[in-house]
Amino acid sequence: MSNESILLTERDGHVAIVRINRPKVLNALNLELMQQLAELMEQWDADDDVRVIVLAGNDRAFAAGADIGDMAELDAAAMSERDQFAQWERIKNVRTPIVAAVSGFALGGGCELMMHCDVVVASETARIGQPEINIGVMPGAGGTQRLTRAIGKALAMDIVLTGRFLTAAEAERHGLVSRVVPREHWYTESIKVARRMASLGPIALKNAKESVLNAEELPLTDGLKRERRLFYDLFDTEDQTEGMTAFLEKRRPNFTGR
Ligand code: CO8
Repeated sequence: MSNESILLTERDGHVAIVRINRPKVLNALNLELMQQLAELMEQWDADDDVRVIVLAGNDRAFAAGADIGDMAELDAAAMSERDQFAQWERIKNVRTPIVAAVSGFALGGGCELMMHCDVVVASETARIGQPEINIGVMPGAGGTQRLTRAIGKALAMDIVLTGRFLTAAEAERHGLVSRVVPREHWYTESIKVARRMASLGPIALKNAKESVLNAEELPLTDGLKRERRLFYDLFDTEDQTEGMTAFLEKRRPNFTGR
């Protein structure tokens, strides 16, 4: 891809990496970008060679929200007609685990996109929030729901109703990000986490992701039933035999995704 692309892609073994590339507007998410991102993620999700996806921004911003210039003139009917949330739904349906590599701003749609990812590696510089209230609206891509499930009502209300940003340390303390790393290492540490995951069984990774996400949607009894099904299913895979045999033989497993 050329440097003009709004998404930069790279492969690192079984890890597929996409970097948002609209630095002049702090990686604001416009419709075209979200369409391309959904398309790319679906392609990778269907590619057995891709075991983990990394979604990153740059030092200054993961993404500072939906592109305000893209929406400023629209009324409710035009917003609804545009159906931009269809792209977000496509990303939500990706079964391959996604690592978010977050440095700088993850705001509004940027925070919502981060919450569509599974493991969030954040630089100590990360500033995370839902500041839509400052521009006369509210979160619309899952912010009020996923944030509340992640950090609880009191803090979610504070973030959504005042528009204040959380520091990386606060976000980690409240369970919104998985790990905080030194500012100079946010990208390399994210890739390391992804490589580690990509060395594991890809079917087990997908089933485990699905099961954890079920905890956000299902009552406990139903979530436990689904967990048991996903767990049993893994005993029909070669990777289960390989993983357990390798353990018993005291060698490293070689997972093939079958
Ligand atoms: N959209 C468009 N342009 C943006 C955005 C954005 N979200 N954020 C920053 N920019 C642009 C600025 O306009 C500026 O452009 P220019 O250089 O041409 O003036 C450039 O990026 C740099 O920004 P600043 O000069 O403002 O940089 P600062 O360091 O002073 O401030 C901030 C950084 C605090 C991040 C500030 O830019 C800011 O407040 N940005 C807006 C954050 C925001 O309100 N985000 C929420 C947007 S609404 C939203 O996400 C709704 C989601 C709904 C679902 C998604 C549907 C697609």
